[in-house]
Amino acid sequence: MKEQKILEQMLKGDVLALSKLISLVEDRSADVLKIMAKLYPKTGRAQVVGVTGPPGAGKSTLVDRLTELFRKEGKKVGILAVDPSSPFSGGAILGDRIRMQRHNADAGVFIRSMSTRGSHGGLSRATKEVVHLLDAFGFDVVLIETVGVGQTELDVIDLAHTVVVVLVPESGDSVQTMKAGLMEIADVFVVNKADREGAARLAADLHVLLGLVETKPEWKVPVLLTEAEPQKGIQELYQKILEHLSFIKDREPREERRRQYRRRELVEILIDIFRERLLLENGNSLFGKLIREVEAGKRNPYDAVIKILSDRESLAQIFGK
Ligand SMILES: Nc1nc2c(ncn2[C@@H]2O[C@H](COP(=O)(O)OP(=O)(O)O)[C@@H](O)[C@H]2O)c(=O)[nH]1
Ligand SMILES: [Mg+2]
Repeated sequence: MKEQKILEQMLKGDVLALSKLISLVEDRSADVLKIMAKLYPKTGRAQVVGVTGPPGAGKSTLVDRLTELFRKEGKKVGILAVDPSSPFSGGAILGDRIRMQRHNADAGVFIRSMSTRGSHGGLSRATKEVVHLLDAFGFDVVLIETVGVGQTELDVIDLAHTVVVVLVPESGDSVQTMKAGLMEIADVFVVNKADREGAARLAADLHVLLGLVETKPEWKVPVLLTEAEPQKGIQELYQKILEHLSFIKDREPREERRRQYRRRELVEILIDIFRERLLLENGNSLFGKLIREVEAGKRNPYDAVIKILSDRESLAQIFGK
């Protein structure tokens, strides 16, 4: 089996093999299930840090700085930039590439960008699988950069041990932030571009909101001011991330959270697989016929669902392949 060979090479540290596997995952290849099933036991070692926030907030610049600090401690870093804003992602990703070029010569750093272009949703699933790949490959730290605007990005961040939400003075009032659900997911808030007007006020607003919401009773969510460009406050941010990562680790016996996460992951994989199968079904099965009837407007979708659910054979056709 070809995939088996790529898998073995990847586990031996072959970066080209890693890239090939990532492409298979991105293309939602039918082999993904088998590949992931083999790799899963090798995962769970990497520390996963999510960096999210509006476009232009300075996420890539911060990720670049943090990478440098992790590298100084000899940690291998895998970076995944998820950019769902399709029309502009080409440019943004190119910009990120150029900015991070200095890490390119460093074998301890791997950078990969993913965008939604060409994919039928499933970006969140694919992204998580790529994180698993990077983890299994042996990166000590995986940094995920996402644009914090939609549900996909929030889903992706589900996987991170530590979530850094980056805001800038011009990113609008913080009440909006709360609406976007960022308040709940942030373990660390960063007000970047602190050189700009309004940074201190935004930080103060966030403090107030955090006091009101208090989403994480055991962890006091810090609000840090940074200037990623002239490099101010980066060391403090790095320390806070390390602090939170070890805080999470100390809470390891929180078995309940992990159980829930594992269950969610299972459900998500199943739903994703079924969705793909359902959308692509084109055969001559009873199920395929029903789909075409619905497509043609000859049968309503509720009626079709009732028929499918009450018919063992068509269920087997969907679930049993
Ligand atoms: N003035 C100022 N500009 C910054 C700072 N951090 C990043 N930038 C600039 O903001 C722009 C967007 O940064 P980038 O990291 O690509 O943002 P991203 O879209 O969130 O990844 C770039 O031109 C950076 O050089 C900062 O602290 N102050
Ligand atoms: Mg970026």
